[in-house]
Amino acid sequence: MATLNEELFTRACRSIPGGVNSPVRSFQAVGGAPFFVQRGDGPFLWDAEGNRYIDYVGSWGPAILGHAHPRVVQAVQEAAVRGMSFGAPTQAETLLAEALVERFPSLDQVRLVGSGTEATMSVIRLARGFTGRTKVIKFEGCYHGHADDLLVKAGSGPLTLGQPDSAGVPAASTANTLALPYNDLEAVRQSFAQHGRQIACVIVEPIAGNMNMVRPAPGFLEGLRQQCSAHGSLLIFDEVMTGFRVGPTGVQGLLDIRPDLTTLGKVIGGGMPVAAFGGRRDVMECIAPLGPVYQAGTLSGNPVAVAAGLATLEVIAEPGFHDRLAAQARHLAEGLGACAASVGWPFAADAVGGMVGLYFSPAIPRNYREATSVDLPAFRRFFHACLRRGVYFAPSAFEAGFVSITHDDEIIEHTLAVAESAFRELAGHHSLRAV
Ligand code: HOZ
Repeated sequence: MATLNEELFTRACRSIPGGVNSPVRSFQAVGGAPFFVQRGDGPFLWDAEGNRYIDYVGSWGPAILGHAHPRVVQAVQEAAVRGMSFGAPTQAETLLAEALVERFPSLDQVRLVGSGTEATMSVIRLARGFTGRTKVIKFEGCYHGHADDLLVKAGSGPLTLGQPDSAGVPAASTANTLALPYNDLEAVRQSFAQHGRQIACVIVEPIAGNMNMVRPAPGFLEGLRQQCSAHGSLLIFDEVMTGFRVGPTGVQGLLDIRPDLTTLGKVIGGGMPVAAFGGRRDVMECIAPLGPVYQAGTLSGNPVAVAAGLATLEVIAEPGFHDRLAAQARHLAEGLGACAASVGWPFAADAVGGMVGLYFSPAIPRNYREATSVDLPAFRRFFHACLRRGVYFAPSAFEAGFVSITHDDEIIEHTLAVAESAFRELAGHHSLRAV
Protein backbone atom coordinates (compact mmCIF):
# COMPACT_ATOMS: atom_id res chain seq x y z
CA MET A 1 0.00 0.00 0.00
CA ALA A 2 1.29 3.49 -0.87
CA THR A 3 2.40 5.72 1.99
CA LEU A 4 0.97 9.22 2.35
CA ASN A 5 4.19 10.73 0.92
CA GLU A 6 3.91 8.42 -2.09
CA GLU A 7 0.26 9.34 -2.58
CA LEU A 8 1.09 13.04 -2.44
CA PHE A 9 3.87 12.54 -4.97
CA THR A 10 1.63 10.58 -7.35
CA ARG A 11 -0.95 13.34 -7.11
CA ALA A 12 1.68 16.07 -7.64
CA CYS A 13 2.95 14.27 -10.73
CA ARG A 14 -0.45 14.69 -12.38
CA SER A 15 -0.33 18.48 -12.37
CA ILE A 16 3.40 19.30 -12.01
CA PRO A 17 6.08 17.87 -14.33
CA GLY A 18 7.91 15.22 -12.31
CA GLY A 19 5.86 16.28 -9.29
CA VAL A 20 8.32 19.00 -8.31
CA ASN A 21 9.05 22.64 -9.04
CA SER A 22 12.83 22.13 -9.12
CA PRO A 23 14.29 18.85 -10.39
CA VAL A 24 16.74 17.71 -7.67
CA ARG A 25 13.85 17.56 -5.19
CA SER A 26 12.30 14.69 -7.11
CA PHE A 27 14.75 12.12 -5.63
CA GLN A 28 15.34 10.94 -9.21
CA ALA A 29 19.06 10.58 -8.49
CA VAL A 30 18.56 8.48 -5.36
CA GLY A 31 15.37 6.60 -6.20
CA GLY A 32 12.06 6.47 -4.37
CA ALA A 33 9.51 9.21 -3.77
CA PRO A 34 10.43 12.46 -2.05
CA PHE A 35 8.85 13.21 1.30
CA PHE A 36 6.46 16.15 1.44
CA VAL A 37 7.39 18.74 4.03
CA GLN A 38 4.70 19.72 6.47
CA ARG A 39 6.74 22.12 8.57
CA GLY A 40 10.23 22.97 9.78
CA ASP A 41 11.63 24.18 13.08
CA GLY A 42 15.33 24.83 13.80
CA PRO A 43 17.35 21.88 12.43
CA PHE A 44 14.25 19.71 11.86
CA LEU A 45 11.74 19.03 9.13
CA TRP A 46 8.52 17.05 9.58
CA ASP A 47 6.92 15.30 6.63
CA ALA A 48 3.25 14.76 5.88
CA GLU A 49 3.34 11.44 7.78
CA GLY A 50 4.72 13.09 10.90
CA ASN A 51 8.27 11.72 10.47
CA ARG A 52 10.99 14.04 11.76
CA TYR A 53 14.31 14.57 9.96
CA ILE A 54 17.50 16.41 10.84
CA ASP A 55 17.85 18.60 7.78
CA TYR A 56 21.22 19.17 6.07
CA VAL A 57 19.69 20.64 2.91
CA GLY A 58 18.49 23.80 4.65
CA SER A 59 16.48 24.89 1.61
CA TRP A 60 19.76 24.49 -0.36
CA GLY A 61 21.53 27.15 1.66
CA PRO A 62 19.21 29.90 2.91
CA ALA A 63 18.28 28.31 6.26
CA ILE A 64 21.45 29.39 8.07
CA LEU A 65 19.39 30.17 11.22
CA GLY A 66 17.44 26.92 11.01
CA HIS A 67 13.79 26.82 10.01
CA ALA A 68 11.21 29.34 11.24
CA HIS A 69 13.64 31.44 13.28
CA PRO A 70 11.42 33.61 15.53
CA ARG A 71 13.06 36.91 14.56
CA VAL A 72 12.70 36.19 10.86
CA VAL A 73 9.11 35.02 11.24
CA GLN A 74 8.24 38.16 13.22
CA ALA A 75 9.86 40.43 10.61
CA VAL A 76 7.91 38.72 7.83
CA GLN A 77 4.62 38.97 9.73
CA GLU A 78 5.15 42.65 10.46
CA ALA A 79 6.03 43.38 6.82
CA ALA A 80 3.14 41.34 5.43
CA VAL A 81 0.47 43.29 7.29
CA ARG A 82 1.79 46.48 5.70
CA GLY A 83 1.28 45.04 2.20
CA MET A 84 2.80 42.29 0.08
CA SER A 85 4.20 44.10 -2.94
CA PHE A 86 4.11 47.63 -4.28
CA GLY A 87 6.29 47.81 -7.37
CA ALA A 88 7.57 51.08 -5.91
CA PRO A 89 10.64 51.76 -3.75
CA THR A 90 10.62 51.02 -0.01
CA GLN A 91 13.24 52.11 2.51
CA ALA A 92 13.84 48.50 3.55
CA GLU A 93 15.45 47.87 0.13
CA THR A 94 17.99 50.61 0.83
CA LEU A 95 18.67 49.13 4.27
CA LEU A 96 19.35 45.71 2.77
CA ALA A 97 21.52 47.22 0.01
CA GLU A 98 23.46 49.19 2.65
CA ALA A 99 23.93 46.05 4.75
CA LEU A 100 25.47 44.25 1.76
CA VAL A 101 27.64 47.18 0.69
CA GLU A 102 28.90 47.72 4.25
CA ARG A 103 29.94 44.10 4.65
CA PHE A 104 31.45 43.30 1.26
CA PRO A 105 34.29 45.72 0.40
CA SER A 106 34.02 44.87 -3.32
CA LEU A 107 30.42 46.14 -3.47
CA ASP A 108 29.96 49.84 -4.20
CA GLN A 109 26.37 49.29 -5.26
CA VAL A 110 23.95 46.39 -5.51
CA ARG A 111 20.70 45.69 -7.26
CA LEU A 112 18.18 43.35 -5.65
CA VAL A 113 16.48 40.66 -7.72
CA GLY A 114 14.32 37.63 -6.97
CA SER A 115 16.57 34.61 -7.49
CA GLY A 116 20.16 33.54 -8.03
CA THR A 117 19.38 32.79 -11.67
CA GLU A 118 18.22 36.37 -12.22
CA ALA A 119 21.34 37.67 -10.50
CA THR A 120 23.75 35.65 -12.64
CA MET A 121 22.01 36.24 -15.96
CA SER A 122 21.81 39.96 -15.22
CA VAL A 123 25.44 40.19 -14.17
CA ILE A 124 26.60 38.50 -17.38
CA ARG A 125 24.57 40.96 -19.46
CA LEU A 126 26.06 43.79 -17.44
CA ALA A 127 29.60 42.51 -17.96
CA ARG A 128 29.01 42.26 -21.70
CA GLY A 129 27.36 45.68 -21.82
CA PHE A 130 30.17 47.33 -19.88
CA THR A 131 33.06 45.75 -21.78
CA GLY A 132 31.43 45.62 -25.21
CA ARG A 133 32.71 42.02 -25.48
CA THR A 134 30.81 38.78 -25.89
CA LYS A 135 32.76 35.77 -24.58
CA VAL A 136 32.32 34.40 -21.07
CA ILE A 137 34.56 31.93 -19.27
CA LYS A 138 32.86 29.59 -16.82
CA PHE A 139 34.05 26.38 -15.20
CA GLU A 140 32.88 22.79 -15.60
CA GLY A 141 30.61 21.75 -12.74
CA CYS A 142 29.89 25.30 -11.63
CA TYR A 143 26.21 26.18 -11.71
CA HIS A 144 25.12 29.75 -12.23
CA GLY A 145 21.38 29.32 -12.54
CA HIS A 146 19.43 28.21 -15.58
CA ALA A 147 19.93 31.04 -18.07
CA ASP A 148 20.64 29.68 -21.57
CA ASP A 149 24.24 30.78 -21.98
CA LEU A 150 25.31 29.39 -18.58
CA LEU A 151 23.86 25.90 -18.99
CA VAL A 152 27.12 24.54 -20.32
CA LYS A 153 28.77 21.74 -18.33
CA ALA A 154 26.57 22.97 -15.48
CA GLY A 155 26.55 21.45 -12.01
CA SER A 156 23.60 21.05 -9.60
CA GLY A 157 20.33 19.76 -11.12
CA PRO A 158 21.61 19.34 -14.69
CA LEU A 159 24.57 17.31 -13.44
CA THR A 160 22.41 15.37 -10.98
CA LEU A 161 20.10 14.37 -13.82
CA GLY A 162 23.04 13.59 -16.12
CA GLN A 163 22.28 16.53 -18.44
CA PRO A 164 25.05 19.09 -17.87
CA ASP A 165 24.05 20.70 -21.19
CA SER A 166 20.31 21.33 -21.51
CA ALA A 167 18.08 20.59 -24.46
CA GLY A 168 16.27 23.67 -25.72
CA VAL A 169 19.33 25.89 -25.57
CA PRO A 170 20.21 27.05 -29.11
CA ALA A 171 23.86 26.56 -30.05
CA ALA A 172 23.99 30.29 -30.74
CA SER A 173 23.24 30.99 -27.06
CA THR A 174 26.27 29.07 -25.87
CA ALA A 175 28.63 29.86 -28.73
CA ASN A 176 30.32 32.50 -26.62
CA THR A 177 30.58 30.43 -23.44
CA LEU A 178 33.97 28.85 -22.81
CA ALA A 179 33.72 26.06 -20.21
CA LEU A 180 37.11 25.27 -18.68
CA PRO A 181 38.18 22.77 -16.01
CA TYR A 182 37.86 24.11 -12.45
CA ASN A 183 41.20 24.78 -10.76
CA ASP A 184 43.07 24.71 -14.08
CA LEU A 185 44.76 28.09 -14.35
CA GLU A 186 46.79 27.02 -17.35
CA ALA A 187 43.56 26.45 -19.33
CA VAL A 188 42.48 29.97 -18.37
CA ARG A 189 45.79 31.44 -19.52
CA GLN A 190 45.51 29.64 -22.85
CA SER A 191 41.94 30.80 -23.32
CA PHE A 192 42.95 34.41 -22.71
CA ALA A 193 45.92 33.98 -25.04
CA GLN A 194 43.61 32.69 -27.76
CA HIS A 195 40.55 34.92 -27.33
CA GLY A 196 42.26 37.90 -25.76
CA ARG A 197 40.13 40.97 -25.87
CA GLN A 198 36.89 39.17 -26.68
CA ILE A 199 36.43 37.89 -23.14
CA ALA A 200 33.92 40.02 -21.23
CA CYS A 201 34.19 38.16 -17.95
CA VAL A 202 35.15 35.11 -15.97
CA ILE A 203 32.38 33.82 -13.70
CA VAL A 204 33.26 31.34 -10.97
CA GLU A 205 31.85 29.82 -7.82
CA PRO A 206 34.88 30.71 -5.69
CA ILE A 207 34.17 27.60 -3.64
CA ALA A 208 32.13 25.35 -5.89
CA GLY A 209 28.98 24.00 -4.29
CA ASN A 210 27.09 22.56 -7.22
CA MET A 211 29.29 19.59 -8.13
CA ASN A 212 29.45 18.80 -4.41
CA MET A 213 31.74 21.19 -2.51
CA VAL A 214 35.08 21.75 -4.24
CA ARG A 215 37.65 24.19 -2.88
CA PRO A 216 39.73 26.43 -5.11
CA ALA A 217 43.35 25.29 -5.37
CA PRO A 218 45.86 27.70 -3.81
CA GLY A 219 46.48 30.51 -6.30
CA PHE A 220 43.57 29.65 -8.61
CA LEU A 221 41.33 32.59 -7.74
CA GLU A 222 44.31 34.94 -7.44
CA GLY A 223 45.32 33.79 -10.94
CA LEU A 224 41.83 34.56 -12.27
CA ARG A 225 42.05 38.03 -10.75
CA GLN A 226 45.40 38.60 -12.39
CA GLN A 227 44.31 37.30 -15.82
CA CYS A 228 41.12 39.39 -15.81
CA SER A 229 42.99 42.55 -14.81
CA ALA A 230 45.67 41.95 -17.43
CA HIS A 231 43.09 41.55 -20.22
CA GLY A 232 40.49 44.15 -19.23
CA SER A 233 37.90 41.45 -18.40
CA LEU A 234 35.64 41.49 -15.37
CA LEU A 235 35.98 38.89 -12.61
CA ILE A 236 32.62 37.74 -11.24
CA PHE A 237 32.36 35.75 -8.03
CA ASP A 238 29.09 33.86 -7.89
CA GLU A 239 28.61 33.83 -4.12
CA VAL A 240 24.91 32.99 -4.22
CA MET A 241 25.75 29.92 -2.16
CA THR A 242 28.91 30.97 -0.34
CA GLY A 243 28.07 34.58 0.54
CA PHE A 244 27.42 34.84 4.32
CA ARG A 245 27.62 31.04 4.40
CA VAL A 246 31.37 30.34 4.49
CA GLY A 247 32.08 33.45 6.54
CA PRO A 248 30.72 36.97 7.08
CA THR A 249 32.12 38.26 3.77
CA GLY A 250 32.00 35.19 1.57
CA VAL A 251 34.99 33.59 -0.09
CA GLN A 252 36.27 37.00 -1.16
CA GLY A 253 36.62 37.94 2.51
CA LEU A 254 38.24 34.63 3.46
CA LEU A 255 40.87 34.92 0.73
CA ASP A 256 41.04 38.70 0.46
CA ILE A 257 40.37 38.84 -3.27
CA ARG A 258 38.33 41.64 -4.79
CA PRO A 259 36.15 40.60 -7.74
CA ASP A 260 34.70 43.29 -9.99
CA LEU A 261 31.19 41.93 -9.60
CA THR A 262 29.50 39.55 -7.17
CA THR A 263 26.21 37.70 -7.07
CA LEU A 264 24.51 36.91 -3.78
CA GLY A 265 21.33 35.03 -2.87
CA LYS A 266 20.05 32.34 -0.51
CA VAL A 267 21.09 33.61 2.97
CA ILE A 268 20.38 37.26 2.07
CA GLY A 269 16.71 36.40 1.65
CA GLY A 270 16.41 34.42 4.89
CA GLY A 271 14.31 31.79 3.08
CA MET A 272 12.39 34.25 0.92
CA PRO A 273 13.13 35.05 -2.76
CA VAL A 274 15.89 37.67 -2.64
CA ALA A 275 19.15 37.73 -4.55
CA ALA A 276 21.47 40.52 -5.62
CA PHE A 277 24.27 41.45 -7.94
CA GLY A 278 26.67 44.25 -7.32
CA GLY A 279 30.21 45.52 -7.52
CA ARG A 280 32.21 48.41 -8.93
CA ARG A 281 30.31 51.66 -9.17
CA ASP A 282 31.48 52.41 -12.73
CA VAL A 283 30.15 49.04 -13.87
CA MET A 284 26.91 49.15 -11.87
CA GLU A 285 26.11 52.59 -13.26
CA CYS A 286 25.68 50.99 -16.68
CA ILE A 287 22.36 49.50 -15.54
CA ALA A 288 19.04 51.08 -16.46
CA PRO A 289 17.82 53.68 -15.61
CA LEU A 290 21.37 55.15 -15.42
CA GLY A 291 22.84 53.25 -18.33
CA PRO A 292 22.05 51.13 -21.39
CA VAL A 293 22.01 47.65 -19.81
CA TYR A 294 18.39 46.70 -19.16
CA GLN A 295 17.28 44.72 -16.11
CA ALA A 296 13.98 44.84 -14.19
CA GLY A 297 11.49 42.85 -12.08
CA THR A 298 8.02 43.39 -10.58
CA LEU A 299 8.94 41.49 -7.41
CA SER A 300 12.55 42.74 -7.17
CA GLY A 301 13.15 44.08 -3.66
CA ASN A 302 9.83 42.65 -2.49
CA PRO A 303 9.14 44.17 0.95
CA VAL A 304 8.22 40.93 2.74
CA ALA A 305 11.21 39.07 1.33
CA VAL A 306 13.55 41.95 2.12
CA ALA A 307 12.30 41.97 5.73
CA ALA A 308 13.28 38.29 6.06
CA GLY A 309 16.71 39.04 4.62
CA LEU A 310 17.36 42.00 6.88
CA ALA A 311 16.36 40.05 10.01
CA THR A 312 18.64 37.17 8.98
CA LEU A 313 21.62 39.45 8.37
CA GLU A 314 21.08 41.07 11.78
CA VAL A 315 21.18 37.72 13.58
CA ILE A 316 24.25 36.43 11.74
CA ALA A 317 26.11 39.67 12.52
CA GLU A 318 26.11 38.74 16.21
CA PRO A 319 29.65 38.17 17.53
CA GLY A 320 30.97 34.63 17.14
CA PHE A 321 28.13 33.50 14.85
CA HIS A 322 30.31 32.24 11.99
CA ASP A 323 32.90 30.71 14.34
CA ARG A 324 30.19 28.64 15.98
CA LEU A 325 28.67 27.68 12.65
CA ALA A 326 32.05 26.62 11.27
CA ALA A 327 32.85 24.57 14.39
CA GLN A 328 29.56 22.70 14.03
CA ALA A 329 30.15 21.97 10.34
CA ARG A 330 33.71 20.81 11.11
CA HIS A 331 32.39 18.56 13.87
CA LEU A 332 30.04 16.97 11.32
CA ALA A 333 32.67 16.54 8.58
CA GLU A 334 35.34 15.13 10.89
CA GLY A 335 32.83 12.86 12.58
CA LEU A 336 31.54 11.48 9.28
CA GLY A 337 35.12 10.80 8.19
CA ALA A 338 35.72 8.89 11.42
CA CYS A 339 32.49 6.86 11.03
CA ALA A 340 33.47 5.79 7.51
CA ALA A 341 37.01 4.99 8.60
CA SER A 342 35.70 2.78 11.41
CA VAL A 343 34.24 0.39 8.82
CA GLY A 344 36.99 1.00 6.24
CA TRP A 345 34.67 2.65 3.72
CA PRO A 346 36.42 4.89 1.15
CA PHE A 347 34.99 8.28 2.02
CA ALA A 348 36.14 11.85 2.57
CA ALA A 349 34.45 14.93 4.02
CA ASP A 350 35.27 18.62 4.15
CA ALA A 351 33.77 21.79 5.61
CA VAL A 352 34.18 25.53 5.07
CA GLY A 353 32.10 27.76 7.31
CA GLY A 354 28.60 26.34 7.34
CA MET A 355 29.02 24.39 4.11
CA VAL A 356 30.04 20.72 3.96
CA GLY A 357 31.08 18.18 1.34
CA LEU A 358 30.51 14.42 1.63
CA TYR A 359 32.43 12.44 -0.96
CA PHE A 360 32.07 8.74 -1.71
CA SER A 361 35.67 8.63 -2.86
CA PRO A 362 38.97 8.15 -1.03
CA ALA A 363 40.03 11.79 -1.55
CA ILE A 364 38.41 15.21 -1.72
CA PRO A 365 37.72 16.07 -5.39
CA ARG A 366 39.44 19.05 -7.00
CA ASN A 367 37.42 19.38 -10.18
CA TYR A 368 34.43 18.15 -12.19
CA ARG A 369 36.17 14.99 -13.37
CA GLU A 370 37.05 13.94 -9.85
CA ALA A 371 33.71 15.08 -8.41
CA THR A 372 31.84 12.94 -10.93
CA SER A 373 34.01 9.85 -10.34
CA VAL A 374 32.53 9.15 -6.89
CA ASP A 375 30.78 5.89 -5.99
CA LEU A 376 27.18 6.80 -6.81
CA PRO A 377 25.55 3.47 -5.81
CA ALA A 378 27.22 3.73 -2.37
CA PHE A 379 26.04 7.33 -2.03
CA ARG A 380 22.45 6.30 -2.83
CA ARG A 381 22.46 3.50 -0.26
CA PHE A 382 23.97 5.79 2.37
CA PHE A 383 21.40 8.50 1.59
CA HIS A 384 18.47 6.14 2.10
CA ALA A 385 20.00 4.46 5.16
CA CYS A 386 20.31 7.90 6.79
CA LEU A 387 16.85 9.02 5.66
CA ARG A 388 15.23 5.91 7.15
CA ARG A 389 16.93 6.84 10.43
CA GLY A 390 15.71 10.46 10.31
CA VAL A 391 18.68 12.30 8.78
CA TYR A 392 18.16 14.13 5.50
CA PHE A 393 21.24 14.78 3.39
CA ALA A 394 20.92 16.26 -0.12
CA PRO A 395 19.36 13.75 -2.53
CA SER A 396 22.26 14.21 -4.95
CA ALA A 397 25.97 13.43 -4.77
CA PHE A 398 26.58 16.73 -6.55
CA GLU A 399 25.27 19.22 -4.02
CA ALA A 400 26.93 20.69 -0.94
CA GLY A 401 25.43 20.12 2.50
CA PHE A 402 24.39 22.93 4.83
CA VAL A 403 24.56 23.23 8.60
CA SER A 404 22.53 25.83 10.46
CA ILE A 405 23.34 27.51 13.73
CA THR A 406 20.68 25.29 15.34
CA HIS A 407 22.64 22.12 14.48
CA ASP A 408 24.24 22.02 17.93
CA ASP A 409 26.56 19.35 19.32
CA GLU A 410 23.68 17.14 20.38
CA ILE A 411 22.18 17.19 16.87
CA ILE A 412 25.53 16.51 15.26
CA GLU A 413 26.29 13.65 17.67
CA HIS A 414 22.92 12.12 16.90
CA THR A 415 23.65 12.50 13.17
CA LEU A 416 26.99 10.76 13.61
CA ALA A 417 25.38 7.84 15.42
CA VAL A 418 22.98 7.51 12.48
CA ALA A 419 25.79 7.81 9.95
CA GLU A 420 27.81 5.16 11.75
CA SER A 421 25.02 2.63 11.45
CA ALA A 422 24.42 3.70 7.83
CA PHE A 423 28.08 3.06 7.01
CA ARG A 424 27.87 -0.31 8.81
CA GLU A 425 24.84 -1.20 6.72
CA LEU A 426 26.78 -0.18 3.60
CA ALA A 427 29.79 -2.27 4.57
CA GLY A 428 27.53 -5.25 5.47
CA HIS A 429 25.74 -5.01 2.13
CA HIS A 430 29.10 -4.87 0.37
CA SER A 431 30.54 -7.93 2.12
CA LEU A 432 27.30 -9.85 1.55
CA ARG A 433 27.57 -9.09 -2.16
CA ALA A 434 31.19 -10.20 -2.13
CA VAL A 435 30.28 -13.63 -0.67
N1 HOZ B 1 19.66 23.68 -7.79
C1 HOZ B 1 19.40 23.86 -6.40
C2 HOZ B 1 20.53 23.44 -5.56
N2 HOZ B 1 21.82 23.87 -5.95
C3 HOZ B 1 18.16 23.11 -6.00
C4 HOZ B 1 17.05 24.04 -5.77
C5 HOZ B 1 15.80 23.38 -5.25
O1 HOZ B 1 15.43 22.29 -5.65
O2 HOZ B 1 15.15 23.99 -4.41
